[in-house]
Amino acid sequence: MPVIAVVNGPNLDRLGTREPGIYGTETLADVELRCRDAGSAVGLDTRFFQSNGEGALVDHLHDLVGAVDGLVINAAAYTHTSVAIRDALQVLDVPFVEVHISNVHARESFRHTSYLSDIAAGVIVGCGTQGYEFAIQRLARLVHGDAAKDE
Ligand code: CA2
Repeated sequence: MPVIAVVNGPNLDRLGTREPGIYGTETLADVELRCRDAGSAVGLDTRFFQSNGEGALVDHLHDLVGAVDGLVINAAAYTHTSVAIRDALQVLDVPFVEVHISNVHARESFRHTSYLSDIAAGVIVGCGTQGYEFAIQRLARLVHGDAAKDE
């Protein structure tokens, strides 16, 4: 079965503990469980990683080279700053979908810039934690070679 990774960046380990109006009430463990179910429903095995460190995220993306067929990433604040994560995604060289729980375009202007979007296979913002499920469904199409159905 093809394998995908779901990678989350800084502070997302605190999901469900505060700011429910922006990020919802689910914990990261809840989201991961839902991703696992969404993955098995579309024939994907799912791995998870979260870190608050930019270097740890880069190292993990390197570890995934040759081990995964696709990726869902919410790089959180590093989305708006990190050339290093962008470069690591290019090294990894598998289709990835960028997810943001909140609608970053309706928030501060510094959140409107992404270092990842132009090299992403897709971008999902403002759909809450359901965005991860949408991303997995899209990756399934890409990984199974069925994306042409949507074009
Ligand atoms: O909307 C998203 O998913 C973000 O990637 C979340 C990041 C933010 O920096 C991005 O601009 C948009 C922040 C994650 C913070 O997570 C928290 C979780 C619980 C409580 C407070 C923050």
